[in-house]
Amino acid sequence: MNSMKTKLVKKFEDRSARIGIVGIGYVGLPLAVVFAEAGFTVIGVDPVEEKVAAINRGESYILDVDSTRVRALVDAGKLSASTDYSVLQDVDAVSICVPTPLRKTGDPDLSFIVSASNSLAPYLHKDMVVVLESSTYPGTTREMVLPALESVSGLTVCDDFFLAFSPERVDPGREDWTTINTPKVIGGITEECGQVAAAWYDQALDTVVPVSTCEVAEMAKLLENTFRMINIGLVNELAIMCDRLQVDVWEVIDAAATKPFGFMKFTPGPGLGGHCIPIDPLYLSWKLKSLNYNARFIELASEINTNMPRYTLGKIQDALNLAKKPLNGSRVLILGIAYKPNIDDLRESPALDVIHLLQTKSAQVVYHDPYIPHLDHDNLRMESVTDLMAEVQKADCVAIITNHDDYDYPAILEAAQMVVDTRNALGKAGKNNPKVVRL
Ligand code: SAJ
Repeated sequence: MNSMKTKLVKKFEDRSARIGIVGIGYVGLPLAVVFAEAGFTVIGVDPVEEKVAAINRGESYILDVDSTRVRALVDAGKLSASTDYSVLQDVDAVSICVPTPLRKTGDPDLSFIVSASNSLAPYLHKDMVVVLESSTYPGTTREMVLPALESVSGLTVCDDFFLAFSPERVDPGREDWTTINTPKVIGGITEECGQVAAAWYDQALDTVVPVSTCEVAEMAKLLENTFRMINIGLVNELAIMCDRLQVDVWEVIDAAATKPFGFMKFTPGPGLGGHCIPIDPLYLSWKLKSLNYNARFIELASEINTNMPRYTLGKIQDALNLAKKPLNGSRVLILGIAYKPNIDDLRESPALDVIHLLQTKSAQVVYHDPYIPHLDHDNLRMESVTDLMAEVQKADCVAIITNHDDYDYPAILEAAQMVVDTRNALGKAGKNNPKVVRL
């Protein structure tokens, strides 16, 4: 083991290493807290002043991290935050946890990674390890981050510093699998880079999974989420097929799910939301296009998933048709607009597409979501209705788009004139019910 590596690993083991986390959001803040609770001194760097100020006041703005944990660490001098990248000149290890969204064109937006790398580069010094955690296409760490760091610092990877990739696996709101106990894949620019990064993360996380290169680690993450996106696309298409066959897709899936091996249950819905599943696979297909390969599974699944809001509009039209009402002028109540149940996250939520589509057909659209009282997103500005049951009665059609646990579905079914159930939230009560149209 070269002396730099030995020195760094020792600083990780005796906790004298100082840690920097760039991007203190839903990935970075839990990671910062976990490293600080493992005994390291951690500083978070983020351009958003309010986040930095909150951390330094001992307050958390992330659902998964309780403020009491942040306050204890700040009081103990183990955690602080700054908007100034120069604080990184005094740290030994940096983890970059910045967003990787899509541009309006549908292409990857690596601007946050580029900005973080260029801002870190002037403060990169010998005996430092850098880990990129942001989900991205294979090659980003080696082709984008590495040159950005080396060109400005004049340092050479592996001789002067170490660089690796470790995909984030944070599922906001989940309590069973957390930052500490979710296995963490790590791969370096070189094997030695990977070993140093693994030695760091090993001090705080239950399970570190070293892989041979950063490309393997980048690709593993994309496989995880592409697998999910394609299987959701499969069951969405199955819903369309079952509709044509007049077979109950929900019963079919439940029956298939009794198979104790070789099957994994996914359920159809009004579309694919979130900041991971609809987006990560498109990073992969974009990269493959640059290598003259067409990732057909991803493109087809994306096409099917993207079409589900329009398919849902058709179901709402069917329901109103049963009541001999045109869509134009009918009052439609959307229940649940978050991208998945029991959270307040709107990113890529299919509910927004359904609302837009209804508005283009001149329907009178209102929504209710206990987690999202105000909607000001994606050119939509609306307030959640307050008197839910009164609105259910008033609506010509109630569309269950996100099946929050909070809802009293039997009462809603009782009070509604017509219901479109895109999540099988009504269960058997919705089957063969003249008031209900199911996906
Ligand atoms: N969805 C379906 N049918 C399904 C599952 C999901 O329509 O069977 C829809 C959801 O309604 C939502 C979208 O897909 O709109 C994404 O749902 P998700 O359950 O995949 O939740 P996410 O986006 O929060 O995914 C995260 C991911 N975690 C990370 O990337 C670290 C994903 O890899 C996890 O598998 C997922 O959480 C999880 O299992 O909760």
